[in-house]
Amino acid sequence: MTTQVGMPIADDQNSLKLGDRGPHLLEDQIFREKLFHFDHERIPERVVHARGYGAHGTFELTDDLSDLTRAKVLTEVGEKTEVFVRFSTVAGNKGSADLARDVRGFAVKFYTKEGNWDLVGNNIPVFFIQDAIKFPDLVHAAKQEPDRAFPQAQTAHDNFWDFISLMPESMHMVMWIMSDRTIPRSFRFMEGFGVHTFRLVNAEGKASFVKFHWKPRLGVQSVLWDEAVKINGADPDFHRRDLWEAIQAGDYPQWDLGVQVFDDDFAESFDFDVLDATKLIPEEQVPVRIVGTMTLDRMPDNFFAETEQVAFQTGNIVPGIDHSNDPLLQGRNFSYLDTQLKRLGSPNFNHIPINAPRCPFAHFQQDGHMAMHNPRGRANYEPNSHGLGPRENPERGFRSYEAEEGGAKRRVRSESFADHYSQARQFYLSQTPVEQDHIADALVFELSKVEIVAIRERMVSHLPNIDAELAEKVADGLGMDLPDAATPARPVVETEPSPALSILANPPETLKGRKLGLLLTDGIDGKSVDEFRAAAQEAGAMVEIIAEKVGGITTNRGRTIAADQKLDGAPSVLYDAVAVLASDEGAEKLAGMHPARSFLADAHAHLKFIGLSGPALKAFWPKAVVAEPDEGVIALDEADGAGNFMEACKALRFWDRRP
Ligand code: HDE
Repeated sequence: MTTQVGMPIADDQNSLKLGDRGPHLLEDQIFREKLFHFDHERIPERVVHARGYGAHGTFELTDDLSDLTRAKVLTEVGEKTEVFVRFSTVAGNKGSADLARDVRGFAVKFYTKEGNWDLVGNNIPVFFIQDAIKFPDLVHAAKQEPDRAFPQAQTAHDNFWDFISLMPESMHMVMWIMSDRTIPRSFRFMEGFGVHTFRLVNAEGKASFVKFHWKPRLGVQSVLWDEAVKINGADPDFHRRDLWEAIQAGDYPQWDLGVQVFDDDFAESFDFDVLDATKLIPEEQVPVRIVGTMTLDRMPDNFFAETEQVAFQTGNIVPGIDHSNDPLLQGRNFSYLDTQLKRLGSPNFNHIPINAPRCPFAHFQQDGHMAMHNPRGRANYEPNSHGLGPRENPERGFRSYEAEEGGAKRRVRSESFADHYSQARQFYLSQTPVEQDHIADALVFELSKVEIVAIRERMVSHLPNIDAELAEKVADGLGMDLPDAATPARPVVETEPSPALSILANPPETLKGRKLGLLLTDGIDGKSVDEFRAAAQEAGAMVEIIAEKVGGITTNRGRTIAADQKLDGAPSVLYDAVAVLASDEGAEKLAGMHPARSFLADAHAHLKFIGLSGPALKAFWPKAVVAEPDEGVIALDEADGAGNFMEACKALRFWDRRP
């Protein structure tokens, strides 16, 4: 152990004092350096997306897009580009819980041969507002209220719904945030979206419009609201832990990158403005073309150095990719550069290894706090006649797409942005009945936390423009009369539902990536545990053993099976499905234990598939669950019981059990 400047340290346990019990000496540079550094460990957290978790990986291109772009990252098939991804919640502070109802950030930094390309997206394809000038208002309204400094990491409060109800443009996003998209099962089960329309520009200078999509190989999955609330208590790091465990286990999560490409003619013919970030282009109208795959296979060595200091910027694009005039994107291009200076404290934040490009770079920017690499040699300007240093290259270098622009200088919102309800309605009608109920339930939950009745009423007045039945359900859930509908700026356009927008209409067909909780008692047959584990492994699921004591259980033949979790530290909300293997005596014992009863009762209430041994079904179930066992309850001691259980679990939830 040494000091910062390398002096060896002999004693790191005691500070330097005058006499055994005397005062400290100022000359103790070892103590002063250690405390000084500690006092300065914190940097400002991100003003939004403060809580995040990152991982390294690669992006491999499978489809050559050179007809559309000159970007090497999108034209060199088979090339593996290093990436760093940071997932985040938006509203909560750094120490908030993972399962807040919130949008998730999905930011990807591609370290390409032509510089860093940052695709700073979300897990929802649209946004609340149309013009970046409203962003500070949106974020102020969503975060804790300024006088009382609560609630943390949630939108269920007056200020948020006050602002939202005054912003009809946010109604499409409201449908998304009240849907299960904002309570994802984990980062691995989320889609990602670039949100804005961007430009691709090919070698001839021809431009197309593009929207970027990330499709998770494991499918999209969410938890139920009651689970989210309980998971936040049982494991506030639920999403972090999931990503960590998957990567440590070599079960590397993958997403396919897709593009929706369209030309100016399509943009003209589309019912909505493609520059309006509150609108999406249904996949049924412009299919998503898969062009490559991202694999996350390495956790950072250090959270602060990498995940905390990574600086994403929408301005980081590469030749062949360009911005559009989306007024939200244009505003972001200012904000992300500016915020990094505040957060990281120096214009040299790109010298930090996680932000530095992996390709060669050369420029004459110099000095500033913490400068790590200044220009070498005599010349620090160009042109120079020393023949030193880099020069620009019109052939290789970035060129903006030469769009023709003109018009009067005005603060306006384009008329083409005026339709606020049609796509909100389309989203709602594209959901299955279960998902529609969840949207209504979420609105009722959130608005029930709003104290000022006029805000509730104003919010509900938007809903008839989206769907009459939804409006009625929410008004009824709030115990109020349905108010008159707000007057839309533009009549609502009836559009075809888009099945691609539903999670439940597009279920995964595998148990891969899922986690099963197996509750065991003493006195069981060890073989049944082995069979369960083997069946789970074959199905691609992970098993965690839960027991009364973490030391494990003893089988009827005296074998010890160690537990991963103690029962009251492992409620069933942490698992996709659960099973109980209990002996006669064990089942009686479980029936008398509150954590065991709620383990089963919650699994039942959360519509999970439940596997039970005979004694568990006979002596434990009736004490834990009010209802009779249904088809979602599988007997494990029948022939191939474990196999049947895994097969059933592929459906993830037994929706027929809904009251
Ligand atoms: Fe951000 N956003 N944002 N945002 N955003 C930030 O930059 C901003 C928006 C998104 O993991 C900040 O480095 C404005 C849309 C992600 O480090 C800040 C507007 C989308 C992350 C900022 C938006 C996003 C951020 C705060 C309205 C989806 C986390 C810290 C015009 C396409 C990146 C930081 C990470 C972070 C500004 C809207 C995604 C202040 C002004 C739309 C994933 O610069």
